[in-house]
Amino acid sequence: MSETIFTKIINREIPADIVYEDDISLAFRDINPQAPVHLLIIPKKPIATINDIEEDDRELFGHLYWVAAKLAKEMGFAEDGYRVVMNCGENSGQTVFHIHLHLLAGKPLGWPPY
Ligand code: DGP
Repeated sequence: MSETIFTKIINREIPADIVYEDDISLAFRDINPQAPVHLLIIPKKPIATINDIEEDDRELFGHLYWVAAKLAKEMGFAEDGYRVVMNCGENSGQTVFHIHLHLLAGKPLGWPPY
């Protein structure tokens, strides 16, 4: 798959406000936040969309949700609640084709997301 802006963030070729990193994932603040706290949690492995997840990636995706919950708890959002969402493809509004969880928190969030 071709390189995206998120590979450049992983490689520190462009700046980002990184809040968490481990061997297989990275979390940083969204450049265009849609809530008081809006984080993106990505695998370091470049995978374009949910459709491209392979059998060997199953553990990786559990890990991304574990990071989301860890950060939400550490930032104090566990009790009030928050949203974790992943867009897939054109109709969802996906713009960066390196898979990412959005973690949105800090205010009541509307649903459904028309
Ligand atoms: P999506 O629409 O699900 O593909 O979300 C992509 C998100 O990525 C969008 O909310 C804006 C964010 N984004 C795009 N480019 C950059 C960037 O260079 N830095 C950061 N921090 N976020 C970015």
